[in-house]
Amino acid sequence: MINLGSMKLILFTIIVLSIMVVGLDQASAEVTITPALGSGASGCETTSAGCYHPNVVSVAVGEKIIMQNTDTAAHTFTAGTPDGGPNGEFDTGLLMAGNSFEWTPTVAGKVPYFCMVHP
Ligand SMILES: [Cu+2]
Repeated sequence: MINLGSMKLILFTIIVLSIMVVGLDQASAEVTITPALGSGASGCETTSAGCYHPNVVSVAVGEKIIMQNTDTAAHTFTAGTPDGGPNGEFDTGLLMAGNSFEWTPTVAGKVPYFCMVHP
């Protein structure tokens, strides 16, 4: 039986590859993550797409990740898990509709994240 906490741990993860990207493509490499529309209400956690799109992102160390709130409700993108709380890796704070936050990982690893308002 998978509880909701571990489900989110699986679904919402940023994977930072150990490959250091240097060269011509480095400057333009970036990925944007958005919350599912309407994810202020429950339901997205039961869909295959999940509550953040895309729900798993792989980037290289040094590549920029843009967390953009395209939903109408305020959300956070907070590294950590609903059960364990924030881990300090990154935290957008309360991101109002239309706002965005940038984070560039400096070390390789897997970073689960969640919304503090709608865990
Ligand atoms: Cu939220």
